Amino acid sequence: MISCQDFFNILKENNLTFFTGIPDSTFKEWIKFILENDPVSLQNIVACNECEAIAIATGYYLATKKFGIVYMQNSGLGKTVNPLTSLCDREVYSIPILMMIGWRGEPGTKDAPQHKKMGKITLSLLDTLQIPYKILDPDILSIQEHVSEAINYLKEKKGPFALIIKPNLFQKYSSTEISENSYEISREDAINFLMENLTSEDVIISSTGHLSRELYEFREEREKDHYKSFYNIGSMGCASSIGLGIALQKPNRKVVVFDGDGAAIMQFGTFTTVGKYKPTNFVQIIFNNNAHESTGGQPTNSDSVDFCKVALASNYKSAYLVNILAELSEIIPEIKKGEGPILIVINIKRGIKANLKRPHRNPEEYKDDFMKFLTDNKEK
Ligand SMILES: Cc1ncc(C[n+]2csc(CCOP(=O)(O)OP(=O)(O)O)c2C)c(N)n1
Repeated sequence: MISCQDFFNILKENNLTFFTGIPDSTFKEWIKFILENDPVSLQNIVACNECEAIAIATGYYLATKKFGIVYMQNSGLGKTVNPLTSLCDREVYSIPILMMIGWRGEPGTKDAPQHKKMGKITLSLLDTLQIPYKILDPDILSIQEHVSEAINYLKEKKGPFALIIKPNLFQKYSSTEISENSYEISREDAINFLMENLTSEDVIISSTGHLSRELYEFREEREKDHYKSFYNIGSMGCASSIGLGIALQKPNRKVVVFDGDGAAIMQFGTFTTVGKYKPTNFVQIIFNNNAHESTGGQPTNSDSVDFCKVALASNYKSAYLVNILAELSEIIPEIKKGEGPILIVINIKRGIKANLKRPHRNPEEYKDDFMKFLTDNKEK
């Protein structure tokens, strides 16, 4: 393992002090370092998605002639294909950017199903994009060499270059812990309350990360009625669009989306699609902890957005902000009435249950059961 400070020293010697991206648990220690040292010895911009991060680093280069670093999990690499090929590519504007890509699902390692395909194709995708890369080993001398090779490439060829980060490259960085928020409700309590008050006919589409795992655990410990959930374990930000697609085809079925604040921000445009097509049976609940908790609790930008105003301005029927469970209980009749689209933002404190379970069957089996429930159940 290497220390975050040693890694930063190498970057700094090469004038690399600008960072933007979306966090990954693969390098959560490194992100702690960045957050703690921003804005004193470096600058970090929390992006809404990886595509945007590439564009921000492009703007940084245009304005300063300096190279920005874009960090991401390899799941975000797919999102960057468009700006990499149509903005940064050497056949277009030739924009030098250093990418740090967390390698989930590396062949031969154990990882969750949503990481398998991207894990397999990460290096070949970079080859296809004609982006040179180096896999970083925990050896400071070799990292020094790789970074100088990258810098030479950025200077001479003026295109993107990638550093591939495997889990456990970075030593623990003991920072002052990432700041808590001041909210009262735990996600577990909010989920328990909602589940006890939604009707048994409602389906739930849950977002990537801990949220799906907590919902899974709720069902697993009680009725094992997983067939009423679609656990959107990958494809971060897409839960509300999946819900919209279902809600429009099944107008008599209440579709409830359990969303994260980071996920909702990642695909912010979906508010406009939901508002345009206005399914009355659509309820979106954002569990807002102002953080990407699933990858280590790094901040999202949700502290500076009013989701309720966004939803109302996008043509949702109603929107509610909840800070205590009593407020949530007042909204339940509204959810039941079914005059959507409705947005509910529940401000939740950080923290997760210990040893949270993960869906253990093949995702396709859950999907088949879910589709069967949607089709068979009382013509809904
Ligand atoms: C495109 C993409 N980028 C990054 C990730 C890694 N990732 C998984 S969960 C997560 C955080 C989700 O944050 P939020 O929606 O706020 O939910 P929370 O983790 O706080 O429950 C991230 C960044 C991913 N799965 N997909």
